[in-house]
Amino acid sequence: MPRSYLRAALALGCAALLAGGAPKPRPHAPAPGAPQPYGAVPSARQLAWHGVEVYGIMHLTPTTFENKEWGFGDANPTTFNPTDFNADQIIKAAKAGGLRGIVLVAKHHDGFALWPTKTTEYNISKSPFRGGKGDLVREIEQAARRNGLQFGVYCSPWDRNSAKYGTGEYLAMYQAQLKELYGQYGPLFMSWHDGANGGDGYYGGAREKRSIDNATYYDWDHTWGDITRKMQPTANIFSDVGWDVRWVGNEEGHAAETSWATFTPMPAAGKNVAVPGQSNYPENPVGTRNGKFWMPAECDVPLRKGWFYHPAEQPKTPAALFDLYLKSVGRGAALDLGLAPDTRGQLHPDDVAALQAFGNMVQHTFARNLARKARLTASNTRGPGYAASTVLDGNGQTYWATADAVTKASLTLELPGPQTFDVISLQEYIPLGQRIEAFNVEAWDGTGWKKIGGGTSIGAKRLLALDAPVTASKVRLNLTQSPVCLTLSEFGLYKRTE
Ligand code: FUL
Ligand code: CA
Repeated sequence: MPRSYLRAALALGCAALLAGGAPKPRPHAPAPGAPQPYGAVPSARQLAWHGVEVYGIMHLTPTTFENKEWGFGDANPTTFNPTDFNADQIIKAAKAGGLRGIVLVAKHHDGFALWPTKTTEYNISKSPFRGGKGDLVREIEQAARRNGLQFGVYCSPWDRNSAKYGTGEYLAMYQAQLKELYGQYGPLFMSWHDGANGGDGYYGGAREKRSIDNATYYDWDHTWGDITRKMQPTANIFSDVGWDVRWVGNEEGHAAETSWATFTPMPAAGKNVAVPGQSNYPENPVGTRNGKFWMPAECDVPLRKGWFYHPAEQPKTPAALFDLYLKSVGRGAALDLGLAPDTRGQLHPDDVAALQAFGNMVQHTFARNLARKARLTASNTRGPGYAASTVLDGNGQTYWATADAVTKASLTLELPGPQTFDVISLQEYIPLGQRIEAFNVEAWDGTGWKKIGGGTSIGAKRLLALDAPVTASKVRLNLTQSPVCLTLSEFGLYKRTE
């Protein structure tokens, strides 16, 4: 955010604006005759992020070799010694799991840099990896791109190794690290920032507790507003309070059943400003209806119990992962699955198998839209270009819309014959904002309409998992509440398949 903008925000006493970052550019000018956008709308960068849906976050540092979750920052660099590191093995397993991107933890809280940085001696060149000539960030980046996955980085602001942590010199070092990562590894889809900041650590041998004020110490206004935005305009900034993507408020992988993509970050009690690591999170899982910013949720959850590999832990089952998919992607958010390579530097065969089976479930379930050949009748249509049939064309860019004054509508689908389904999928045309506030779905049981599901938010995608499969040849969608006219880009009926 430019300084002048920051001053204006402060002058207005607008804490949330400060936390939320720059106003989001409108992705496209509305097409002639299109509905007016409603409320906060996604930027082009956020629209691209919505398309990723499922990605991974990978932790492999000296902490893996110590069998810990948070390294203290005192591990000898020689501790980092994967016996058989294989970036392709990890990325191919991720791809089989349906992951479309990978965020690499390039530096975790222990401070060890996985690339040969000029900013600190505590880096991979001092380890035995590739004879001190290795660059793990490069290897993962290239494997990701080779296999068609997007690439992002996580560089922990908290650094338990650096003697400088807590001083201005450390901030300069941290910003220089970001600049190296932003400048050397091609376009990033995410720049990920955790909120764990300050506490005890090694700090160059001081072995003490250091506290910083998150509200000011990292100068996010400059760090993100100038450095990240300028060097990596495609990178979605993730933190517990945004700017582009918000934390969902838990590390269990699910959003609330009603989940809005708009959000107004909430300052912590007694504070004026919502800043990373120092905020109030009750609304993170739900979002804020009519919130100031388009700031959808990311649901991060490790594939195993911990973020780092521990031999005693097991990966989640494919069914559990599919359930999380329904509760994250299916609630307009994204699923960010933690991948923890073992001390070989590869994913354990159990993790590979779990990812493959999960990927198959998603792929097989959504391979065939059982509503695709339905005959459609809409209670209202805006006019040419906004026909109801656009909800079945498999194209997120085309959408059914109602006339400006029409804020309730129904869509009846006559299927070519009885179909059995247990997942219903709905998508709004989000470039025009999140509009729909209530909907339900009914099935014709031969004598009357019977409600089979419903909810209060749709957004980028809403998946309704039915308790039991329903067989019907007529289905009706009722959009029952919205402040403005309606848009729907896709509708689908699916049968869960392994
Ligand atoms: C958190 C960190 O404290 C964890 O160690 C892990 O890296 C997770 C993804 O983010 O904020
Ligand atoms: Ca469509």
